[in-house]
Amino acid sequence: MLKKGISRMSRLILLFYLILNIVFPVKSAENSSVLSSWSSATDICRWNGLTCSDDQAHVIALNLSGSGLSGSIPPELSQLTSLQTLDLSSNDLTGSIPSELGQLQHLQEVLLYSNSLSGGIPNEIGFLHKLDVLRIGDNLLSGKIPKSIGNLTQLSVLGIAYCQLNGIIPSEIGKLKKLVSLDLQQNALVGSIPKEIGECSELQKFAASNNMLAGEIPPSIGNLQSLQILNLANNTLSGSIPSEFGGLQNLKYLNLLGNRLSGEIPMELNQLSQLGTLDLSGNKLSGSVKILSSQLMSLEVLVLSDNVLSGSIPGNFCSNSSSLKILSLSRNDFSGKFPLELLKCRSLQQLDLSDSNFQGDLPSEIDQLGDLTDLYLNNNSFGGNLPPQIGNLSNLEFLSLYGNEITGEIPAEIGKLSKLSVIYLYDNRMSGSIPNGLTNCTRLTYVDFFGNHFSGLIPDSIGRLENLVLLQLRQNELSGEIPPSLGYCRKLQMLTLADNKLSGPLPSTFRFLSELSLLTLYNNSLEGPLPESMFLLKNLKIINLSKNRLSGSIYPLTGSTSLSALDLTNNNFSGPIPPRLALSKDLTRLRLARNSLNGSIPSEFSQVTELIFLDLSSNNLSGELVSGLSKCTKLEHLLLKSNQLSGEIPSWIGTLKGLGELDLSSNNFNGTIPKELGDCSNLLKLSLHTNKFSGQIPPEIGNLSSLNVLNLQGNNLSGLIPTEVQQCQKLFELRLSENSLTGHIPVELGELTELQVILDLSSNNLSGEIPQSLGNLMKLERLNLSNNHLQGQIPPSLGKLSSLDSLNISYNLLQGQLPSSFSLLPLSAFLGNKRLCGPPLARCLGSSRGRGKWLSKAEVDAIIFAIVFTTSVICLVIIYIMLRIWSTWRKVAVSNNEGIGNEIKEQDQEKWLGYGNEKRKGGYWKMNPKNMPPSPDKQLFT
Ligand SMILES: *[C@@H]1O[C@H](CO)[C@@H](O)[C@H](O)[C@H]1NC(C)=O
Ligand SMILES: *[C@@H]1O[C@H](CO)[C@@H](O)[C@H](O)[C@H]1NC(C)=O
Ligand SMILES: *[C@@H]1O[C@H](CO)[C@@H](O)[C@H](O)[C@H]1NC(C)=O
Ligand SMILES: *[C@@H]1O[C@H](CO)[C@@H](O)[C@H](O)[C@H]1NC(C)=O
Ligand SMILES: CC(=O)N[C@H]1CO[C@H](CO)[C@@H](O)[C@@H]1O
Repeated sequence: MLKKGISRMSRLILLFYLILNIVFPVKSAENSSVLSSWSSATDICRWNGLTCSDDQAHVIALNLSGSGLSGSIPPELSQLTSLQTLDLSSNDLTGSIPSELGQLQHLQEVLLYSNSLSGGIPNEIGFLHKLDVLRIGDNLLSGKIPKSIGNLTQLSVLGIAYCQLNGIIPSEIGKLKKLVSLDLQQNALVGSIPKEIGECSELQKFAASNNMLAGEIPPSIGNLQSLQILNLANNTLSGSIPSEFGGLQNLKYLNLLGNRLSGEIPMELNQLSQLGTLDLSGNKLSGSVKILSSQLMSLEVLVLSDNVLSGSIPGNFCSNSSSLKILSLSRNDFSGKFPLELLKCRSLQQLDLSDSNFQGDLPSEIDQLGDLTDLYLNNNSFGGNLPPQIGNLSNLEFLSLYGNEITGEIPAEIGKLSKLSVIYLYDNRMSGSIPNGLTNCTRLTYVDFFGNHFSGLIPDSIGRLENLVLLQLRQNELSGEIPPSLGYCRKLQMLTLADNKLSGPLPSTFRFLSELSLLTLYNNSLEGPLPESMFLLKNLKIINLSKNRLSGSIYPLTGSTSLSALDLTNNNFSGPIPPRLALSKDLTRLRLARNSLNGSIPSEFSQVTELIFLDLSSNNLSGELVSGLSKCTKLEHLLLKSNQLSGEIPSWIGTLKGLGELDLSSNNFNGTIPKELGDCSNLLKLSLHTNKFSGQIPPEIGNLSSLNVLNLQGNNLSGLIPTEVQQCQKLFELRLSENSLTGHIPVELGELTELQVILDLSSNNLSGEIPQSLGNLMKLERLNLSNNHLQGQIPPSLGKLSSLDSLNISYNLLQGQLPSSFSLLPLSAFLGNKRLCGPPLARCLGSSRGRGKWLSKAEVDAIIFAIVFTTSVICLVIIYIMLRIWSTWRKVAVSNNEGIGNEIKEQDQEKWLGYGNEKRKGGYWKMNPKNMPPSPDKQLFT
């Protein structure tokens, strides 16, 4: 007997050396303390984690939970045939659960949870007939739950949550008559919940949330008299909530959120006298609120949000003794006035009626809910004033009223809310001034009053709100100066005072706002230079000061090197662009347009490789385009118009593949247009007008197949119009006027059938005939071919351009009859073509020239003789009438052009009027909404 015991022990020692040294490599010396006792010098029964039987002959328990073990579970464990408890939980074990475990028939507890075990649950687990507790969750286990689980008839705890199990819940689960706890949460289980679950009559806790279970909830669950916790949230269960649930006398927690349950809430739920938490949110439940907190005396949390509930709240919803603390009815179809019944729920701490259709005034009796900490009434149609009684809610921390139609002033009583932390009043119609008392609420962290009509001054004492993180007063009518005390809100991260009537300078106390990351003050009347100390604000990321009257250097805004957007458009800033800006590697938007900045574009911009939007238009910038910008390969908008930039367009421009808008117009650029521009295949708008570009238009322009706008007007371009332009099929505006282009108008232009805004080839040296193909431009509204050397007849097809409302072909060498549809156009459109005729010009003579067959000289003579004598008088009369008509046309033409007297001047002016028209039509981008660039203000500053 003894001998046998010893040899058994030496086998065990061997086994454990195997386990210790090979299979469970111990991770750290620190952790090795657990196994430090595992040596042959020590009696094995004293090894840490091992428990032997009373006779020391068998190991009956192995507990190495939380011992930092890694490696996999050795199948040799199966030799510990007397093992009753195996606890290897909370280690870093990998590999699979060895099927040999099935040989340990005495096992009662298997705890392998919180490891990284993978693979499936071995079928052999079903041999463990004595198993009481099986907890193997929080691993990477996959595959199905084996049917053999049904053999574990002694099982009371089954935990396989937080794994990757798929497949169904086997109906054999119903054989586990002793099951008390079943936890299957967070797997990928499918199929329906087997009705056999109703046979696990001891079950107290059943959680199967966050799976993909579908079908109806089996009514048999209603048999589970012991059930205390039922969590089926976040599945795709459908059908209605079984009324049998009313039988769950011990149920404390019922969570069915995030399913597809429909129908009405069963009245029977009101029998659940133990119920503390009921969450039915995120389903398709309809009908009225059937739950009565007055009957569910234990109910503290009731969440019915995100359903299609409607109707009114039952009159007996609450009673004095109800214990409801949290009630959410948000996102349903409730309507009507604020449900006064709720005011009886005296223990309410959180009330959420947001996102419904409630309307009417907020009840002044709201202060009956004296325990309220959170009140969410946002996104309804509540109107009227904010009742002063709100000041009696002395526990209020979170007040969310945004998105309503609340009017009137903020009551001064708000200042009594000493615990208030968040106040959202945005998107209402409130007015009056912001009460000074608000600054008594010193715990305020988030204050958002955006989009009201608040006027008057920002309270001088605003600096008392030293916990403030967000202050948004955007889009109100606030005036006066920004109070210097604002700088004492030292925790402020977001400050947006944009769209108000604020004036005066930025206070120098801003230097204390060291946490500030977003500062938007656009659209005010702020003026003066920026305080130099703003340079101390190192955390600024987004700055928008556009549309003010700020002046001086922009250097104080460059203290931060984490800027992502800087917009100073439309101010009076002067001086150079600080090269320091380039230290902000994440800068994506830099808009400094319409200021008086001078100097050159700093070469340091080569480092700002994230730049997407660069707008430096309308300043006094000079110098050449630095090679640095070549690295800004993410640029989508490069707008440099109306400066004094010079030199050539560098060929690296072709590397800016994302470029959608390039505007270099009204500068002193010279040289040729680089053919590499053709590589910017995403260009939508290319504007190079009013520069000194020379040479030919590169045929590579034809590669810009997305181009909507091409404007090369007002340069010294020469040579032919490249026929490749026809490939720019999306062009709706093409201006090549005021250059020295020669040759014919390419027939191919007629293929640009999207041309709409204008085709302007005026003031060049173009010759030849007007191609008939231009008659295909059916959308064209304006066509200007004036001041060229075009000759021949006007193709009749041009007369069919029904969209055309402005035409100018004056000062060419055109001849012949005008298409009759031109007769209503102003005379000025045709002037300077000596041989054109027909209305509105003079009637054509001999318009039948060349038609018909030749007559003999005698016949001709005879006819002429006859005509001269018989119709000369009539002809004179007709000519007289024609002259009268012509003078009438002239009057019409002049009045059509808004009284611009001199016709030549009028033609000059037309070009410029053209720009005006465009503006009235809403610019380039509206015509092609798909290509509309995102509104930066919306994207970044709302
Ligand atoms: C389950 O038990 C049945 C009989 O009780 C037995 O035949 C079967 O082999 C067992 N299966 C497993 C996997 O344990
Ligand atoms: C349901 O899913 C949502 C979103 O995944 C998650 O935030 C929530 O905690 C889940 N609820 C429960 C009770 O598991
Ligand atoms: C604000 O606090 C001051 C004293 O700290 C008090 O006199 C005043 O009444 C308070 N205002 C409001 C509106 O509660
Ligand atoms: C472009 O203008 C610069 C002066 O700004 C001049 O030096 C250069 O020669 C010009 N280049 C061409 C091609 O005209
Ligand atoms: C028993 C012991 O010391 N366990 C530690 C092993 O190491 C992990 C971290 O690696 C700790 O979390 C355990 O507490």
